[in-house]
Amino acid sequence: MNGSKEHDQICDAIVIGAGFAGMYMLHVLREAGLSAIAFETGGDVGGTWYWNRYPGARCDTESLFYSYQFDEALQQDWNWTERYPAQPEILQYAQHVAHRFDLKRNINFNTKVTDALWDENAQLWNVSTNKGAHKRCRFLISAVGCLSAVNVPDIDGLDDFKGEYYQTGLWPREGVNFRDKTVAIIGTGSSAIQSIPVITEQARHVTVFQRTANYVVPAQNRPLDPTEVAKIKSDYPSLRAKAKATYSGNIFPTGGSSALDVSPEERVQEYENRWRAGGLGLMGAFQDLQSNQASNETAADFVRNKIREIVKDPEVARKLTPTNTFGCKRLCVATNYYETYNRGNISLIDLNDTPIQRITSNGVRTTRQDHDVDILILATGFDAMTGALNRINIQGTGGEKLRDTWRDGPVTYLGLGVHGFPNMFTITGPGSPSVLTNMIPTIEQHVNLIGKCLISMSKKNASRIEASASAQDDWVAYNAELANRSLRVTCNSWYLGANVTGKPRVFMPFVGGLPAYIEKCEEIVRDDFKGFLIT
Ligand code: N01
Repeated sequence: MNGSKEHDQICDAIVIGAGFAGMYMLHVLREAGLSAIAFETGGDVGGTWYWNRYPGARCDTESLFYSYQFDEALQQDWNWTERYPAQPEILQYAQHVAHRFDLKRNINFNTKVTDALWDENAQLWNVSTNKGAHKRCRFLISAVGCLSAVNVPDIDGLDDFKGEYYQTGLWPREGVNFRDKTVAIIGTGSSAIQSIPVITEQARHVTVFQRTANYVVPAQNRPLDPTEVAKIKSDYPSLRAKAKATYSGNIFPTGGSSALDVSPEERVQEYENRWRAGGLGLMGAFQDLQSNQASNETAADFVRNKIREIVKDPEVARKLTPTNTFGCKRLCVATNYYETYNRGNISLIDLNDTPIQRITSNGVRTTRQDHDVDILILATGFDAMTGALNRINIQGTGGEKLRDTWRDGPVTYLGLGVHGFPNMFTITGPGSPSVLTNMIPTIEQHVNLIGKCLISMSKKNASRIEASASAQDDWVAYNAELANRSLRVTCNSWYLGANVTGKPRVFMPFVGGLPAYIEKCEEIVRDDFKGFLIT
């Protein structure tokens, strides 16, 4: 490595993406004395929070924990205003971090990486962008995000629509005026469920097109109380350590071992307490909710009963009632979602009764009728975990394309490296806990590990690192074995790629939980990056 000097346009590392992963990676590389640049498609930092500006967009992890912990002064100085941070506040935080650590000088905005080709002779990556830039680097680090490649569904006639057309994952910066407008929203995942209540308050009429009913729990969002904030800040290190020791990296009250071990009254009381507390904590009410179908059914029934209690029209309540396994798809957290269906200006179309035939110039045509609208919104999610990388032409040894290596589903070692793609790291890649956890701490854990690895290579004068085929095979098989034991494989979720036509059905995130994953990473670091071939 050449330290911070640049020769012939060669830099030590190129980082793809300037969301929370890319920003912290740049910082760590610089601190290690390595030269690095980042390319970012968006016009500013923030990643997913730069693009997802739809009405109601908010994180469902608590703000005091959905934040960096690498710099104590930063976490003490920054003041969050609400229990769950809204998109504009998260974006302000990202901008604050970029400014505070002077990150923008090494980020090329509005620039998309199109190709990254490994040159085995030179032991370098050749990286090209849509702006015609060509750069060489020793290490290619993907910080592209798990949910960044927008999924446009295979619905006929999308180009025919003549009204205003938006996707939640690519929301316009200037916002959208819904006043007196009729709106169609396709999809009922987290993005739709957050935006529907806000849009319905503004629009004349909203028609929601639902393919699968989802479980939605109330956020119980509120302004943060300064006393509570001071208490958390005074105890940050131990609270962060406590979070790291939980399955998802979130501090929820520990649940009993089985929902079936307690009386029905106790069980419902436990669910009720967590419903009132709000947020994802309902998932942790009992430890066997994702492994025992009968236990799971008790939590599912609790939410189904809530829907029937809240939604006044029994037919609408029926349509909104999910039938799949509770928590199999990502649990949705929202404010006033079910309550919104009691308003007079919203209709719910169940696509199982009346599928969409096509989009017309005026709206959505189902098998029953035409729904003419002024505004059409796709809230149809993402080509998750692999989409953003597969859309780049990445070629490793022998010109092998990453998208071909991943033809039957992603294969990685620890979600960090791919055999055949030397000197390439994938922050929160498939095969790591990533989307099943609180993302910012998980990002930090990966970035710290990559930083340690590069420093160790530098000390040893090593220039090449590659995941071994056998370590990768073992890791992929282990993750598949764990996933197959979990109820999470029982529905058509984006975790399995089931939302994208033709995508192989493979459970992509590591399902064994954060503590097991961290222990494995610490073990390989102690063992000189066992499983990676370093030369
Ligand atoms: O996407 P989704 P999302 N015809 O894939 C439907 C994170 N996130 O953007 O379920 C009709 O969940 C699809 O139907 P089905 C979070 O991790 C976090 O909402 O496949 N419908 C589904 O209803 C989340 O899980 C936050 O049958 C079609 C919807 O579109 C992830 O991002 C906020 C269709 C897509 O739902 C993705 O959420 C927002 C078709 N052809 C997002 N194709 C928070 O922090 C798809 N659908 C709170």
